[in-house]
Amino acid sequence: RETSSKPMYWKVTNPTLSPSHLQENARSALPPHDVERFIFVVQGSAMLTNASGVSSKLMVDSYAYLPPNFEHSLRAEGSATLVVFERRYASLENHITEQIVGSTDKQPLLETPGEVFQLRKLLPQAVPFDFNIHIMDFQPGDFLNVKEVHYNQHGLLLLEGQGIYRLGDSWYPVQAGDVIWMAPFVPQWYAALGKTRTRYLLYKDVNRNPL
Ligand code: UGY
Ligand code: MN
Repeated sequence: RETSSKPMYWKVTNPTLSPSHLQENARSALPPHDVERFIFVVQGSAMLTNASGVSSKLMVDSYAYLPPNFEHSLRAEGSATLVVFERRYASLENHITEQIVGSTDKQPLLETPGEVFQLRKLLPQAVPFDFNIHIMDFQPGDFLNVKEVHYNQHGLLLLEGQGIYRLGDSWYPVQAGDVIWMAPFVPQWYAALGKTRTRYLLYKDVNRNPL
């Protein structure tokens, strides 16, 4: 089949509604002071090097977490498409986070009581981390059982598939390549449609009192 020869997450890098991305060899600057960084590779590869000169090559579907004020450099060899989340770290006394490099397929499936989607978390659930990144898979026809309302914000990138997202009283047909920001307390619900599974990547702030 034609689709089987396409690289993973092809629809993300060739979305229906936006022009081509500009892609070339590139090197990142450091995030601002006290800002932590998470990167996820959608296409191509990136070389991450820390201050001690240790390098990791990040391939498609792998990721890295860089603590605040952690010296590093990130270099794309040729073209690469990365998802990058940065936020000011909400520090806690006697807790620090450490660098993490991992890949989605190595993360265990987690329990999802009352739900049918498959869930992986890319960061530890430990208290030092003030956010997590979830990878959620839905088979066609599957949907969120709970119509969620919660204080946590989300940033979502649809990596595979298509479906319908409800946000408050609005309903959006969405497909791979689409991005959603969900404000705190926005009622949210998803149903997967079409013939292939949905996979989405979801930022969620956790482990801190929002007040
Ligand atoms: O964990 C979550 O909040 C997740 N289930 N939300 C979502 O998929 N919109
Ligand atoms: Mn949610």
